[in-house]
Amino acid sequence: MAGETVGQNDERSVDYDVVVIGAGMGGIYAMHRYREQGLAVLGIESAADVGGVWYHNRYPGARVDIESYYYCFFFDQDLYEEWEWTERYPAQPEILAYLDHVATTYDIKRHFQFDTWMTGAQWEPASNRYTVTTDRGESYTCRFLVMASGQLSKPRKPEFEGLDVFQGEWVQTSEWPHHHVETEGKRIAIIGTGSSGVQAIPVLAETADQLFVFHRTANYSIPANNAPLDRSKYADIASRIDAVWADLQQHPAAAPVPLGVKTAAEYTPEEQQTLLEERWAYGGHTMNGVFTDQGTTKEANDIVSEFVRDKIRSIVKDPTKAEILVPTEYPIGSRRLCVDTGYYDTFNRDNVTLVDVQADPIVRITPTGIQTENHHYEVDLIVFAIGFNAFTGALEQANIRNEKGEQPSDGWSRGPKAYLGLMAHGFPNLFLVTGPGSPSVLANMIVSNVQHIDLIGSIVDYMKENGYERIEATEKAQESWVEEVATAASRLLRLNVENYMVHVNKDDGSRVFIPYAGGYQNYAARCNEIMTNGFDGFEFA
Ligand code: N01
Repeated sequence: MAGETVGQNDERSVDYDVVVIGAGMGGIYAMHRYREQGLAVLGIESAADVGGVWYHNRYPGARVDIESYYYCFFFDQDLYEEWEWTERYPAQPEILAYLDHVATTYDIKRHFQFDTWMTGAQWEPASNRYTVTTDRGESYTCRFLVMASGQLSKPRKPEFEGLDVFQGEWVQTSEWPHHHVETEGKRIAIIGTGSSGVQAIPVLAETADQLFVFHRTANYSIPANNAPLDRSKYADIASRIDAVWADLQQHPAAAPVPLGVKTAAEYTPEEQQTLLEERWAYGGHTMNGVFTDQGTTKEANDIVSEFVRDKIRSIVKDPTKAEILVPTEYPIGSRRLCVDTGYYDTFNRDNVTLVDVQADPIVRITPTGIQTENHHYEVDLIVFAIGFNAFTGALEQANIRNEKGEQPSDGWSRGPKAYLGLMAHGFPNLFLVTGPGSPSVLANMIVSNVQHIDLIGSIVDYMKENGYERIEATEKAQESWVEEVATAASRLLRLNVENYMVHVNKDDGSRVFIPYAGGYQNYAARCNEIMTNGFDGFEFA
């Protein structure tokens, strides 16, 4: 029965209540939460230590773009009080130190097996258990398998002809090496100008002899306006963390940034500009919610998009460069907003060259650099900031099989399907933390992770109390949730824009928006309602 302490992983037994995959913020909290609950838990992590994306994405300039006051755990007052962030948007080393601090404080590292890849998990219906195998040749059984392996954790591999003959060094932002990567005085190429690229570019430019930015699609990037931590604000939150946590549960992105309160048309043009300037000064994701209708109405969106375009033109001195950097291919907010520190200004530097690969495409990598159709760029170091196989990448490589030998993603050729983004029908006792169909990457990830892990903990308790060994999402509940996810996104301008949050069906061009766009607050309320209504949509045995 679930909840029995069937294994003590201190002694490395082979049978557990729960196996947690991943030691990022989700896995750390899951390990703590489920052990507190009295469960026998084993963690498996491919890296050498805790941190997840913050362990791997250690590129220069990496920092969070959710304010630190809210990008942390709220489950323990002492933890909140004793940790001292230094900045409004801390850099990667500080976030990694925080996660390490949490893992150490709650003594959870010893329950993780590090440097270990999960090679597969097979559901065994006779015992209602998964058998989880690893690349070390071990095999463990568990009642529940919790995939805290992240939605943006499987790097997209650079597939450029000639990369194998390049004689310099090449690295990826998403898997930045642990050894020192020399950038001082180097000729550096960077490919990719998404969230990772816009953070790395200004920092690389400071030390590089020459930085060549290979730019394909212009993105909207908003200044972070980073600042030292406001200590009195932090202390105030620390004094009432339960209330602040409750407040986060009421927010569409689980982070209390200012939101739009009226449609664009309800303001005069002067009022619109005043509000836009205020949001620009506030910085970051707040530019996503200036007007309540900017995500759904082209006219409202145009006002915000045009404001940001003008800002870019005002920062970048060379008008030709500015026009390459000005985003015109999609409305603002239709891809995840980038948040930067000095990104556009970097293109005013003499040592930075902007290469428009739409006008002059990359042909191949050569032993000494990058060949475009019209030019050869001699470089010592290539940085790929080209993103992730989002949502499905980490899950697919986990090789999880049900009794028919299927993987969860086998049924996802027309877009991911998971009830609440948490469980895929046909895969009993398998939980996808912040999976497709939940708010996931649209919300503050630390809050989304905690919400799912708590939900799973409650389900396990419920099963224990009622003598159940097996839980599965019903097909009907899953189908109707998929419909709900589609409805929530149906009016969004972003549904029609190519990006990693949209699945496009190749045969008819129909589109599936992958995360739940109806707002974190509505999603969390819905989960609470399901839990209090006898776990509607789940079947227990
Ligand atoms: O990846 P991306 P990312 N030739 O997929 C370009 C989170 N995150 O790692 O747009 C040339 O956004 C590609 O060009 P195009 C956050 O959720 C958070 O930057 O396809 N270019 C694009 O410019 C974010 O959304 C934080 O035309 C090529 C870039 O590579 C998510 O991670 C920080 C190319 C990929 O952008 C992913 O961000 C960092 C090619 N062949 C990341 N292939 C914070 O919290 C790809 N590109 C701050």
